[in-house]
Amino acid sequence: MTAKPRFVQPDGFKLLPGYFSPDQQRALARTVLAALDAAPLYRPCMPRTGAPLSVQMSNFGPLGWISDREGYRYQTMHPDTGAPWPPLPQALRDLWAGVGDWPDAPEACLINWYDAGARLGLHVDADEDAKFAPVVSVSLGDRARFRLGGADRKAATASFILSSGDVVVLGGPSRRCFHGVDRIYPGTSSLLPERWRPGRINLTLRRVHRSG
Ligand code: MD3
Ligand code: FE
Repeated sequence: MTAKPRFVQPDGFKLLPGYFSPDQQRALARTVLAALDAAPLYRPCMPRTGAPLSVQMSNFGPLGWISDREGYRYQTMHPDTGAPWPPLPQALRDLWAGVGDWPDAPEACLINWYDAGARLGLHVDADEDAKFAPVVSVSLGDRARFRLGGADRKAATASFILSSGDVVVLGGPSRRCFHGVDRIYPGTSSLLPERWRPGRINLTLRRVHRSG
């Protein structure tokens, strides 16, 4: 018999509850939703199988992360419109400067949209050449159950509730840990305008290139 492995919080993982005030959240949500007019949410699909993801996506910044039948990659333009992604909002540049602890500027901000039934399976983020740079995340709207594991898919996991305005910093070894979103809790936030409820927005700031 072996003992049930217990979750050990990885070094470099920081949850900053309520980092953004309600006013700051509203301003950021307005900025994000306005940018979606120019860079609409699209539904990514899995490489090879083409199975659709339940999370819809868009991006800010010179580079955007996309997934389609060809694979996962960063690219400069929106897959449907062919237009460059909207610029990174200043509030997100400031966030990276404040908590990122990294010398280079962020190059990508993935926008994840969760409707009531959306989820994100356990995965690692490994498409960045800057594999030691942190990822910085912001949650807006309905709460979610976020799951964090270890570097090995089989390692024990723990779940955390992410609420609107929370920031998560994934630095150091935590950057290479498996993670996912089990579910959202519809109706737990009144931040977003009616037509975006129920729902959750997650923004992840990333450095893609190693330097320069
Ligand atoms: C832990 N997003 O976009 S954010 C993703 O809530 C992603 O939409 C989730 O996983 C979401 O790739 C979680 C927090 C997060 C982001 C990146 C991580 C946690 C992470 C990278 C490594 C470990
Ligand atoms: Fe991820």
